[in-house]
Amino acid sequence: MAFALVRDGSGTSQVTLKKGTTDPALFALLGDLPRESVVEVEGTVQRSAKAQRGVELLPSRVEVLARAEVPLPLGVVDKVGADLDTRFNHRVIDLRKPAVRSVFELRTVLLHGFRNAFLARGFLEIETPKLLRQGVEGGATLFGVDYFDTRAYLAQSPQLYKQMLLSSGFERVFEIAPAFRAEPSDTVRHLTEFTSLDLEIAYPDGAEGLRTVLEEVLAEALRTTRAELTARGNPLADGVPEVATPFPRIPFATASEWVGRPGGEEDFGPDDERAIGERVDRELHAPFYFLIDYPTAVKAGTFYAQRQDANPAATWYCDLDFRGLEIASGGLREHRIDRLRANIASAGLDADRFPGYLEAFRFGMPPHGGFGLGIDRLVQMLAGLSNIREARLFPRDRYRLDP
Ligand code: AMO
Repeated sequence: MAFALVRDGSGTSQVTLKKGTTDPALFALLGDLPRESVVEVEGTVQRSAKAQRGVELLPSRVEVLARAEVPLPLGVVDKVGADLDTRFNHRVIDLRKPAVRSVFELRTVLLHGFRNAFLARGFLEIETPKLLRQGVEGGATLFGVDYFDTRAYLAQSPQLYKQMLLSSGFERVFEIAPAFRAEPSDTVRHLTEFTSLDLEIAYPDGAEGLRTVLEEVLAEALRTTRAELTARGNPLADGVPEVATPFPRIPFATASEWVGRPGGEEDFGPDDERAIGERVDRELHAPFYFLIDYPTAVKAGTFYAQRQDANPAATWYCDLDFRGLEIASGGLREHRIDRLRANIASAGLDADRFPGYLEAFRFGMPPHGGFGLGIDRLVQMLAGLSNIREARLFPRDRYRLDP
């Protein structure tokens, strides 16, 4: 007796060869076939208490569709783990592992969940240019590209375009698209190419109304993701939390006290974020929470962030964190052109560099606000991955451009 395990998208099945019953040529063919080869098997299915799926296939014909080379650069079914670099160097093989594949089923279902939640709320899906003349999120992380006889940059975010479309009367827009940042630091939470989920709405009911839109969309996407993954038998379903809204709101000043910097006007680093996440978990039992009212000093470069009229030292900007990791940031935008120009100048930038953006404000721009959310970080956390790179099919970082 001999067994061949055959795998497809639906799982692994057992092919059973029996001496005296099975054609001896099939013993020879399968016995000699390298692992991971692609085969077509025809035969009789019968119940089997011992086989993984309760059935086994007794083969009458086997055709080899593609023979795999030996040795495999990476094991697919072996229990021994490979280091991340080896896995990414041979990612097509790594992705054959059911546990790795399940991450991308989660990702698929999650993105559909977001899209459905946006459509149900009257949003239009937009696709904005990724080749730009100017960057906005800080010059240090811009990738330049040769663009005929001039220079262009890869978009770090759809920021300016999502805002501009509100002046076109679109009122509620979202985008799920690549964003590029020349992040030199090699961390488990940064990529050079990531997927940004952006939303922007006109006439939000203040900063609070805006935050409500994000938390409701997120909560609904998580609810449908959990249900769909459960229905599909994906083991990652249990890691998708059931979240209650509203999420806690923690003022920046309070969180600064928590991390031992009362009155501080310094952004939180990864250790601070983790400490804040642990405290929220302990005291408020919430996986998601907003850090609100960021000081103007922290957001000085973010010229589009609206300063609070009653307290110009604070903005209407916030972060959304998930168990100690920042996954989104955003807030109310400055829609009044004079103040916007002043913010651009105090960020040390020249307003003339953004003529198309400013035009949107010159001819009637509604009050508005929005968020940018990192899909890869969210998937990393939901799937319990230690490194953000595992949330992408073919990750890109400072040192990786292949495969
Ligand atoms: P920000 O720069 O905070 O805001 O980015 C928003 C979210 O995008 C994710 N993110 C990244 N993920 C992986 N690798 C990176 N290098 C990386 N950089 C950012 C994070 C982050 O919270 N335009 C504003 C958003 C807005 O105001 O609407 C922006 O881009 O999850």
